[in-house]
Amino acid sequence: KILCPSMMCADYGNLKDEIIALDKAGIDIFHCDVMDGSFVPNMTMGIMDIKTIRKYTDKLVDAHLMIENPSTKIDLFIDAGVDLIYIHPEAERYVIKTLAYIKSKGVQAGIAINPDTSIETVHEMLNLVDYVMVMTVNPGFAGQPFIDFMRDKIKRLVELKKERDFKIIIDGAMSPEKIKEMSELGADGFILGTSSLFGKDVDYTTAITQLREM
Ligand code: S6P
Ligand code: MG
Repeated sequence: KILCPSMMCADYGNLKDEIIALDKAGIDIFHCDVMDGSFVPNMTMGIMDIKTIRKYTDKLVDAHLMIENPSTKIDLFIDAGVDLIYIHPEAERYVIKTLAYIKSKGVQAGIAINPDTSIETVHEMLNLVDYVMVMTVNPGFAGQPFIDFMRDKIKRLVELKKERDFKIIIDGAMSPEKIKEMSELGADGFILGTSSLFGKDVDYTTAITQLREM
């Protein structure tokens, strides 16, 4: 399982300690939600936050760009040191071109697809991506309920993955029960927010160990 803590859910007053504790707990990818208040009705992390995370870990760091026209901002995130960039095809006119650009810079490329977007729409893009992130909530906020009918989309992607080489990540309301279920469907990784990791009574190492053992 690829386990990715959603850093917008971390305790920002103790960001350095949070990064170090999550790194030690054995997470795989630090997940950074970047929002512009336009593509989604919220604003969260930015370049400086990502640079801070980069400074205190050698693990992979991603940027989930929930911004309009992400192609115009890609270089900022590459310069901040991210290893993986997710763009939303709904926010970009030339997705394939942008994915190719990201990869040409030696950074992994992913698409994140809204609940509204069908697999047919992104089919061509699957030839270029390292990761496909399926949003199981409408992007913008932590703590929302899982949209039930996303399961079919995940199953279709699992089928398509057989002929290609990408990983499926699920973002939104990933509780331990849902992680188990989605894992059995064939998903590779999960964004860990308030449903499984943050604001709980257990420490990160215990929580991550439990999620791995499921
Ligand atoms: C939401 C964002 C996510 C959330 C994560 C929160 O727009 O892309 O990464 O931070 O889904 O998880 P949870 O468990 O609170 O839904
Ligand atoms: Mg996200």
